[in-house]
Amino acid sequence: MTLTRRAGAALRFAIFGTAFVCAAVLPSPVAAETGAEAWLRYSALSPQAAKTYERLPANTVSLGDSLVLKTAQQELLRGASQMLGRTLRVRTLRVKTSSSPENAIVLGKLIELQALFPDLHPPQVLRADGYWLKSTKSHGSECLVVTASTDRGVLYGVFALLSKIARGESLAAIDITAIDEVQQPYAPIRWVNQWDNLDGRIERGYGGPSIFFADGSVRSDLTRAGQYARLLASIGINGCTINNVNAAPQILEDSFIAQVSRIADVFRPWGVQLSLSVDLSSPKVIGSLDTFDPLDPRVAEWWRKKVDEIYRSIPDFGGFVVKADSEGRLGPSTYGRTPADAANVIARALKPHGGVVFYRAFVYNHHLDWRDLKNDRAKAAYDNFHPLDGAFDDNVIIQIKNGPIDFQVREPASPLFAGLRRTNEAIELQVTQEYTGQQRQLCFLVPMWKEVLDFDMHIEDLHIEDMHNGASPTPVKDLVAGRVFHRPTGGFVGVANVGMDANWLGSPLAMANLYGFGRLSWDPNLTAEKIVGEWTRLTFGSDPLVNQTIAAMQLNSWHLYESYTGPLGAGTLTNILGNHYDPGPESSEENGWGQWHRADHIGIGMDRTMATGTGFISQYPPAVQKQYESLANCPDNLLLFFHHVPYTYVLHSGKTVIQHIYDSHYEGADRASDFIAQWKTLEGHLDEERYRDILTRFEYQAGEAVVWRDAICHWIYGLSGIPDDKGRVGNGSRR
Ligand code: GCW
Repeated sequence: MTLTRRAGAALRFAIFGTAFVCAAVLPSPVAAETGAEAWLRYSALSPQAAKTYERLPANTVSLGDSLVLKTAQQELLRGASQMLGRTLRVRTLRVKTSSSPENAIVLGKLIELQALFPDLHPPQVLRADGYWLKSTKSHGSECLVVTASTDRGVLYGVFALLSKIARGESLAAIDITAIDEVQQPYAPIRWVNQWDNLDGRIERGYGGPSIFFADGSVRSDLTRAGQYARLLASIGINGCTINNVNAAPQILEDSFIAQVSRIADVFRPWGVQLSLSVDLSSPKVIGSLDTFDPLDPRVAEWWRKKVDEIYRSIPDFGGFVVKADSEGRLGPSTYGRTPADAANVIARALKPHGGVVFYRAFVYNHHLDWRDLKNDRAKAAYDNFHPLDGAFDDNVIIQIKNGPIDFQVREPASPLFAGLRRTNEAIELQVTQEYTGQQRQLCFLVPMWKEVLDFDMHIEDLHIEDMHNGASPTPVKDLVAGRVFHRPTGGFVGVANVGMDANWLGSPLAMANLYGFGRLSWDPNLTAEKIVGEWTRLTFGSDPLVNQTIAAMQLNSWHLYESYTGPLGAGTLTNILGNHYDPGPESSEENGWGQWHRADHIGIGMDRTMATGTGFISQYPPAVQKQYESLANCPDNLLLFFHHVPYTYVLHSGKTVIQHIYDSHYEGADRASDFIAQWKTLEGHLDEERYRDILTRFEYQAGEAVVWRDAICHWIYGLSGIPDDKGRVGNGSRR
């Protein structure tokens, strides 16, 4: 293969036949199925399936020697070795005068590649992190090119190629004479947040202690942190905030930054940027200032110096996440300042280095007067941030939870997604199943996230005056909630909370949520079916029965969990003052936390209408207001989020509210027990370790569903005095 350099120089390059073969020791195939490998098991293909890939080039060449490119090539070697039993030969590139045909998988940035393959032009502009898999022939050589505008994009391309092989995508897709595929991320921000405390515990973590911290320091052994970065990179996640948003100020102490830089070192090969959650009062608590007023020049100077110091240790540092004026945390309100004042002072310190600030919109008063029926926590994010639209610097991103309350089993999309037009936004989704079964019960959250991401906000009805003020009109695809793309910076943040448990999240099945979060961040147009299909195949292999059964169970699991824990949009009826897991509907009422369902002797639900309620609905664009304001238009599954109705109110389904609650709890408990039978059909079709482990979980879940059923049915009967039509609850109950 002889190719002419684009620069015009007469140099000629070739893949040099005598170059060294990489001597790296490749890991042996997965022994015990602990779940540690998650979706990167790379298990050996059957000889027949491996044959499908026999035309895959036998060599690999990397154009460049950056850390990330080296990682990409190592990953390629590892995948080919484990799945295909092939040791790809690593070739180096040398100047050569004559051509030397070699087939190769060529890795490198497009700009480097075009020097070798002058005719190589991608069908579209490759945005940062996007990649192009392209087969090309040159002087008799068949090459498979994995290219991108950044090294990280090349790494993502390698992971995509290996995923295709692992999922047995047909030769049509992997045919090196035919492949021509560009994949671009939908948004630049694809981050996870970990809520890890420095003592090693994780807030709302259900997968063991922190992989980053123990006993107030960064762990000495960061092997797991590196493995986590690999998992994240494999699904396109490019940033990780390592500490709890309820941040300990010590994280910014000089001695701690030196420790944290060790974590950045293990992230870096995988293109994962490290970021930190910070406490806004840090200038006072760990600095020597007597204030943390964001408008005080000494405070600005403190942040500037602190940030400069961080970048000296961590040159690719990503930025900060801020939780302020929320759940007891100090914030700019201490000095009568706004979130914009607070975000901007930090943003200006980060700006010269390219860092960003994620300022969380989760700002609310948890001492609301519950007796005042006009009070409503759901209104807080919009009330606090909508008036500041346009006041944030361009490296500030407002991080908005998917719903207006707090990761409940069902909530409408936050109206703030439509309420910020001149401000960067990121949607915050919760991978860790805080209110959705805490990984002890199955709840695949992608279908729930899709409902928000696909929800039509009808933004065209709004902000006409914004356009008159010079803001550009929004293209149609931006009208959907949670897809925050009318600004150049924005995207997705997932609260992940993996831990030291071998299987990361505490349950092998829960990893579908982390995988799904990454895939949706890359492309929110993917369907839940496609995502779960990929994940199941990668995690459990190719047996069709296993794939169909597990995918169906995952896809049904959110509605099932909802059916016995959170009826009709009332919120998860859990113990909100305790573990957020057990049934505890009474704990929501008569306190200031604002997770009210307002159940009394006559009826249930929060009246959030504009006509008679809290007026929350007015925060939505007019077309959405119409949908939710009237009982006739409001969907049953959000009825109690928006309306207070008598128990005898008849739903669109034809059932009364009370009968729906009884029925859904009984049906839910029955369906939870069906999971056991469904799982048992897989005995002998997958490894014994995971078969047994997961069976035990379904048996446990079936019991929990009965506990929930009885607790909620008993509670609602006690309040309403209306027995179940089917005689299961109330006087004369037959069960
Ligand atoms: O859902 C609530 C959790 C808190 C969490 C908070 C938040 C980290 O119960 O544990 O604090 O949300 O999102 O800040």
